[in-house]
Amino acid sequence: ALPQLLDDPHVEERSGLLNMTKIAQGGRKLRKNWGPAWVVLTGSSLVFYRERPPQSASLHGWARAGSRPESSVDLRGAALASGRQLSSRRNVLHIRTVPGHEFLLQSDEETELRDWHRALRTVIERLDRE
Ligand code: I3S
Repeated sequence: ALPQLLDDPHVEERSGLLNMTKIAQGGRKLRKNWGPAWVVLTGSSLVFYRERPPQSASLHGWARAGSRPESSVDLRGAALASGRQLSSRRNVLHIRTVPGHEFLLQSDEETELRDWHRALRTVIERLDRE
C-alpha cells in the first residue's frame, strides 16, 4: 500500500506555520493582509488552514479531512519565485497559480523558508512532467 500512498496527490509533503498574504485573486490585485496560516503542501496543491491541527491528527492528515481549509490552490503550472521585490519582509516566496491567484509566504527562519522553497519547487516540477 505504501507506493500507492506516495503517488497519491493528496498526501502531505510538508506542513508548517508561515506568514501568508494573498496579493491577487484571479488576476485582480488585492490589498495585503499578512497573517499566520497553517500551510500544507500536498502532491498537487497548497492548502491553508487558519489554525494548526491538533497533535492527535494522524500523520497523513486523513483525520483532518473534516477540518475545513480556509483556502487551497492547485499548483499545476504555478510559478514560484522570490518575493523580494514584493515585500519589505525578509525570506519571502511568491507563488502565482494558473488562474491568477497570487500570494506571498514568509518566515523569520531563513532555513525554514528555504526548505519550503525546495519542497514547492519539487512538487511543481513533478507536476510539470506529468
Ligand atoms: O506592498 P505594500 O503595499 O508596501 O505592503 C504593505 C502594506 O500592505 C501594509 O498595509 P496597508 O498599506 O494596507 O496599511 C502592510 O501592513 C504591510 O505589511 C505591507 O508590506 P510588507 O512589506 O510587510 O509586505
